[in-house]
Amino acid sequence: MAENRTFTMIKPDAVESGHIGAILEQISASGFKIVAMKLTQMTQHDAETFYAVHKERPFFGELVEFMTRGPIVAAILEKENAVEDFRTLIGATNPTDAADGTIRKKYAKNVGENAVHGSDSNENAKIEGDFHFAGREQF
Ligand code: RTP
Ligand code: MG
Repeated sequence: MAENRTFTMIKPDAVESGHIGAILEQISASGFKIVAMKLTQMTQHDAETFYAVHKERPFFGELVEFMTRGPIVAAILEKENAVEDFRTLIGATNPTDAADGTIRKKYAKNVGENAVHGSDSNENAKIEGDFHFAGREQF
């Protein structure tokens, strides 16, 4: 993925709570352009693969169970400095620590059920975007 793109998921908790529209509105209002998007549900194998980097962590089983329990919105976003700016927009992993106005501060339930994902590097943005979208689905 180009250096001006990042990958996001609106996680099952935020989809269940009806926050898709509000979160996409905030993402668009913050200058990100949607260049790929779909409603989908990860299988256990998908989630274990996507989060393989966390497989030794104590929360791994809980994370896989959470991320597979219902649909997510997966999307690729484009903006200058996308990876860093998007992580600023979503806020800290734990909503208790997230800055006011951030997506996690507004919509996350706790450190696990934290409403949104944002890639942590340009390299991972490319890997994660390609995990969810075929080339012809990336505009
Ligand atoms: P993400 O990858 O989803 O954007 O979140 P992040 O970089 O802020 O956090 P990361 O360390 O990559 O953790 C991935 C996801 O695992 C869940 N988690 N649970 N129970 C816990 O202590 C715990 N810690 C992390 C969260 O859903 C987190 O977003
Ligand atoms: Mg992460």
